[in-house]
Amino acid sequence: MSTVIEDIIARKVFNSRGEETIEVDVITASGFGRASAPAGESRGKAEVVYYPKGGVDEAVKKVEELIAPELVGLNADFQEEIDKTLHEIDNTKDFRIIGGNTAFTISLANAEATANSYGLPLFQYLGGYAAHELPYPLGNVISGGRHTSGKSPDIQEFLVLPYGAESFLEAAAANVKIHKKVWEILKKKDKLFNNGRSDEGAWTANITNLEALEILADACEKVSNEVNFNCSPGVDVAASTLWNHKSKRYVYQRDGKGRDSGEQLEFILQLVEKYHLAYVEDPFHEEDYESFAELTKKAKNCLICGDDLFATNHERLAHGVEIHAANAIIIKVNQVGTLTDALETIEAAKRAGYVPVISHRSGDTCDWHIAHLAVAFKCPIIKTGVVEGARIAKINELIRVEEFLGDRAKMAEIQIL
Ligand code: 2PG
Ligand code: MG
Repeated sequence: MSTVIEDIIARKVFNSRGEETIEVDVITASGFGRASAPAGESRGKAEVVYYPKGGVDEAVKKVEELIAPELVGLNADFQEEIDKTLHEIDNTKDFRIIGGNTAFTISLANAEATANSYGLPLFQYLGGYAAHELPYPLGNVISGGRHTSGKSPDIQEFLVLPYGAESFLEAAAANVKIHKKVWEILKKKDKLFNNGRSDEGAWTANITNLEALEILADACEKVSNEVNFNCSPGVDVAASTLWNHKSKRYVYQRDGKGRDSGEQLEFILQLVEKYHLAYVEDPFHEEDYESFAELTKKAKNCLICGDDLFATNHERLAHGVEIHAANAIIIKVNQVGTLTDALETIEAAKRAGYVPVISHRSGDTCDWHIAHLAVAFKCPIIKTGVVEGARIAKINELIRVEEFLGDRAKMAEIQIL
């Protein structure tokens, strides 16, 4: 058995939005790994740069001419060294030379090639014997904001967290039921509703923000009673996309309303209380740590999660932790580039008592690696949609992982809820 890297092959493929993306194969003497990169639509300013100037074609060229010659011959088992080498080759803070998505695919394909060389599933190679907890799937049911157009709500995502399910399969099944229930309600409510769905497979309809929450809360209650465990509503406000720097207001176009920071805080608090939200992501724009901290202090039994706020970056997280800005953090490996960078942030989050929520992107591929990362790194929540191919790829992989673990499989615990 050998984990020495023999070859690295890069190619251009497409993501679920039909955008060009990069896919990389890492071939070791005894194994093989393949990863492709996702892309965000509502991106945080602190995210790394996805591709060098020249896009995916240039990234592929860089792998062939610059990166593969450096990595071939190294031992894939030394993940940290591989990731460090990627940083050294790039030599900028935001991966603008080789591209963050290039680093992402090499880093993940390298980890998988190592696991494969050892004959282990990825989650076991990365997490060892202790990795046996399944995450709860946080599913997107209704879309709005930048993930849609027209007369949809301003809030980007209306989500469900089936906290209380005894198995991953039960949890995923509950999310599907809620997705279907929401469809039934929308059909009755809006005669023009034509089954429109967003990139993430969530429904898009001509409804207001509050109507969306009413419909979601109604569906959650009905399904909770049916399945006998709690399915709680949540939202990703993606507030950076609503924030107007000039007027210093959050612009809710659908509602014809502007809210300053104080009004936004009141509004979100009301939503948490009225709809018993278990999860609120990015309720304020990405530089407003203070309002995040206010909300975290006031909202009870609710995960307040930073996505654009932290951008999976451990320095931004450290600042948040200092002022108690949140109690959860979105982990998107391609916001920082490598597995080692993401792991550093996950570990820092856990030390601070923050819940790490591993997440897909709105433009994604059928790459299932984040499913394994959730189990390996003990992230108790995975945010990955309810339906649609790229989302189902991750959900179905977790169903397989649960089956593989058999009696040892156990659902994760979420301290704050
Ligand atoms: C988000 C994500 C995923 P995007 O804001 O959390 O749902 O969206 O990938 O477009 O950044
Ligand atoms: Mg988000």
